[in-house]
Amino acid sequence: MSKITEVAELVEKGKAKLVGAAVQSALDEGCEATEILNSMIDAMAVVGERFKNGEIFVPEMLVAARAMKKGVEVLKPHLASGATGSMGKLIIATVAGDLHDIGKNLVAMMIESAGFEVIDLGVDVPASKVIECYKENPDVKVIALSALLTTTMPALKDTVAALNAEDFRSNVKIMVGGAPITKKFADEIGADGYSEDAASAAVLAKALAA
Ligand code: B1M
Repeated sequence: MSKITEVAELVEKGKAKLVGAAVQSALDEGCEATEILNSMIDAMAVVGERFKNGEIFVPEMLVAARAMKKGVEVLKPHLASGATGSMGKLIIATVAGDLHDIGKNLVAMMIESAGFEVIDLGVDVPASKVIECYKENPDVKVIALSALLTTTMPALKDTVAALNAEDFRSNVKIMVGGAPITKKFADEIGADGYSEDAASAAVLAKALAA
């Protein structure tokens, strides 16, 4: 079995204690960090599919998520360039009612490595907390919001609407993303930008902050 396949299988099975070493050994064999990351993202898609089909349940999704996080910890220095703060500040959060954070964390990591100082508010973040954070950090250039559930798309819409109603709105850009989000939805709710994945999110953040 190739090292990459081994990493993906360990994530699928939720073997958090073994994933870090498997990722390291894939790197040692010369595998590209992005290739390893993509194998873990694909593994999470398999987990999601199994959940949808009723073959596994929430606890299995949770252990797979923990395993992926362990793998990303080992990959992080190989993915991020390490530039710090030169692009300015960016707030990132997963919206209210949504506990998914792996995608948000990857987006935060890529944006950080693009030179931003990232303020990560975590998951299940109400609009009021995003607004409060911006008021405490009025030099923030971009607010990045993630939603992973079709049921939290309304919370994304409400958060953007709440930000759009603020006096400071013209001073900050809003970008959104997450599996169920589309460019069309982003436009409809009045966000300034949408991106599909973590790498394009970093490119978008730079463009919005320019
Ligand atoms: Co959840 N879950 N989950 N889950 N979960 C999904 C999302 C689901 C698609 C699974 C399925 O049914 N196939 C489904 C949603 C269906 C829908 O909305 N119609 C689902 C469900 C139903 C649920 C619960 C409701 C289950 C339940 O309780 N019955 C529940 C909801 C809890 C809540 O949030 N209130 C729930 C819970 C959980 C766990 C807590 C167990 C766990 C999350 C743990 C964690 O994140 N710490 C979990 C997991 C692991 C998943 C799957 C399997 C994997 C998610 C993931 O991490 N993917 C997921 C299935 C799937 O995604 N196929 C699923 C890997 C990650 C790298 O991708 O997050 O898409 P992703 O991020 C990408 C892009 O979307 C994008 O870039 C990232 C990197 O390329 N992106 C952005 C993300 N944010 C962005 C922001 C941007 C730009 C791009 O700009 C700001």
